Amino acid sequence: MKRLLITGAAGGLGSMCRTRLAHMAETIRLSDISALGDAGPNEEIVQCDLGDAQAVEALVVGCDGIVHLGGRSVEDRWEVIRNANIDGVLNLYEAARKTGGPRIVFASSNHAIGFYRQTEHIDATAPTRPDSLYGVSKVFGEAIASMYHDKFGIETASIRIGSCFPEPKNHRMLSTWLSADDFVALIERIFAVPVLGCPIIYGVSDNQATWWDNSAVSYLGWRPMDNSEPFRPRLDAAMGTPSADAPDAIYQGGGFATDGIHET
Ligand code: NAI
Ligand code: 15L
Repeated sequence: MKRLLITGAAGGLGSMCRTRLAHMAETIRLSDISALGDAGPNEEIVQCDLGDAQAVEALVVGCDGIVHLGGRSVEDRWEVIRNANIDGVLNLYEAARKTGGPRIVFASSNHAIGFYRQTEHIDATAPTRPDSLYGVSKVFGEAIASMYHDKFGIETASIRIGSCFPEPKNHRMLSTWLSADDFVALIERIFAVPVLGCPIIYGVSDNQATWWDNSAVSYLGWRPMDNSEPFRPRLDAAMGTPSADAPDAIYQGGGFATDGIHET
């Protein structure tokens, strides 16, 4: 690739990708609403709000690929979600349509299906069951990706990321954990395959107790290598196992499912 755009590059995953995806293009364009520091040797920095359509159109010009991580990453008031994750996603796809249709990785979330119970096993064909306005915004993003694929041929991989942190932070995350290595390997495969289409992928490592079936995307050749089990003893010692009636032990999306609406 000549130029890869990473949005949300000041965030947790964006900072990791800034380093770990540097090899993927001659130039990495990094964007966020927050400051990103100085540009490195093969970097370009564009600070903008995803809710600003004109700025996003300029942001996407000249990009062959996009890793879209930018946006509100947890539940919030609707106006915050709407600006970053609804208007922001539409602005990104409109910009992509007008500038040649780069391949896109969309950071969706397990909260698009967070109301499924942990006793249920689902694949990408399961109806969405968002657990929050945040989860609804991720369903919207997946729908936009589908429409821009059907109508304009723009290819997107929507990754329903579980919990991508250096370590699982609680017992639920033993099932949802995605290691940075597995995430990076997945993004590499998404840009390597000749034909991507518009798949929904569960972004989860090779954990012992998993709820999600990725067999529909075996054509990507992605084999997650990491497993959360080594973290279990430390979590047991630090917090004990959650009681059976705790949201974190019932719902795939954990506490997002019982959190209320964040009113203005
Ligand atoms: P984060 O909150 O650390 O990073 C998100 C970045 O987006 C921030 O740097 C923020 O400044 C930027 N941003 C927010 N609103 C913006 C706007 N209006 N315009 C431009 N930039 C804006 O989140 P994290 O953990 O790095 O997640 C990245 C993406 O992956 C998010 O879209 C999140 O929803 C998704 N995701 C992450 C998971 C995880 O376990 N880390 C799990 C599931 C989904
Ligand atoms: C997400 O979608 C969030 O962005 C992240 O901060 C975690 O809460 C993650 O889901 C999770 O469910 O663990």
